[in-house]
Amino acid sequence: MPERVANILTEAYRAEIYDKKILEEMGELGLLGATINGYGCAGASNVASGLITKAVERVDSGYRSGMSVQSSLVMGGIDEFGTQEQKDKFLPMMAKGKMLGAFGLTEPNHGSDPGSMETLAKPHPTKKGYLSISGAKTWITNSPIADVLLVWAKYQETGKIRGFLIERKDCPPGTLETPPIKNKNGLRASLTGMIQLDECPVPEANMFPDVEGLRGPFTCLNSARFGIAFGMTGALEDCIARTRTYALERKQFKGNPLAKYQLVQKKLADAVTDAAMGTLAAIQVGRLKDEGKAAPEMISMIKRENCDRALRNARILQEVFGGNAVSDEYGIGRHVANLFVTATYEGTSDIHSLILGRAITGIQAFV
Ligand code: TGC
Ligand code: FAD
Repeated sequence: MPERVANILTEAYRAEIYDKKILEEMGELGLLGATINGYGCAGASNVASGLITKAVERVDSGYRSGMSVQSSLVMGGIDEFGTQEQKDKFLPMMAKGKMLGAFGLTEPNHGSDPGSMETLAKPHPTKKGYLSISGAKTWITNSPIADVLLVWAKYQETGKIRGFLIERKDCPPGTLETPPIKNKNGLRASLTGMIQLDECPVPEANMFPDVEGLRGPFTCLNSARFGIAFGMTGALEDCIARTRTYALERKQFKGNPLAKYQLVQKKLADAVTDAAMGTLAAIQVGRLKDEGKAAPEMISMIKRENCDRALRNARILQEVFGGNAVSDEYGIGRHVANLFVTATYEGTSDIHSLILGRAITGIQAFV
């Protein structure tokens, strides 16, 4: 799989193309919903699943992104909170990558603060047993190609946030639009879009039965944030490998390779150290997650730290390429642009600082 996507990457990134067959091929390899037991999923450990994200992210964060949404955010949500009927209906097809998912939490006016969301589910005025959902979600990975959209909305009856599985094929014309967001300057090999719902009829049976409030989406995010933390080390390792190769080949001053200079070696030493420490931290949290002992704050800690360090090191390693860093042939600029996104989605680094600050002091600093 890494070789397969590496071969199509340059053109995909330039043209902002995401071939949905990639998810089908990932499904054939058993990479989707890897930690789920049954339904054709691998039933792998969290550590093994983290190593998968690392290998995929080494190629490009966009491919890990598509995989994370399918696996952790949508399949993970259905496995954790879905009815038996929902699990039987969606998980086997999603495990094969034949049915694609998207996760709609962020709204145009509510990103870091999803608790203030405006998307509303109310009784359908004419269709018995149906709800009518209206609202907009933005910056949604895979929304333009998703068959099933896990949308979080306020349930009018209680005012609480609930999860709804919206099947594109069942939405009457004009009630669901998923326009792509084009011309991104990062994560260009991943597809991103909006979800626009206009009195969309959704069967009551498609609502997650029990989970209420932000615990629903945040439980899914615990696994996805863990995957990002692990994945970061793969992206950083690719930056290191590319920089090392370049520094050994490129000669300046008396025919010396750049790798001979101490300033260049220091940059590599810092990056290799952070990649190793980040990997070890992710493995440890993965082991604790396997034992059911990982607290969400541990995941915030490694998501924030691994993303920030990967971005910082990638930016510094980029300097070693001089002017060539500006050419996409060298790949380092692509990682830097991607790594800004990874430090931003699933909770910005600053938001994770506040989650940690709240745990340390007991004082809520968000508002
Ligand atoms: P807060 O009071 O903290 O919590 C509300 C309820 O949620 C529960 N909870 C959690 N449950 C499980 N796991 C966690 N990590 C949880 N964190 C909180 C909490 O116990 C409480 O439950 P209950 O039953 O008492 O109601 O809520 P808040 O509104 O104060 O939250 C503040 C804050 C900033 C921490 C939160 O809003 C936050 O994390 N914001 C960041 C938003 C975010 O991460 N968005 C992600 C969108 S999805 C995405 O980016 C996908 S990109 C995918 C890709 O392409 O790879
Ligand atoms: P804002 O919340 O407006 O934050 C802007 C800045 O203000 C940030 O620096 C933030 O840290 C800071 N800030 C905000 N509040 C505070 C505070 N209280 N104190 C201090 N600083 C604060 N979302 C989904 O639901 N599903 C997806 O599949 C998905 N995929 C994405 C794919 C891409 C390519 C991108 C770019 C985003 C994606 N997102 C997705 C959205 C992502 O989760 C949000 O962008 C992110 O949560 C931040 O929200 P925001 O962009 O609205 O920024």
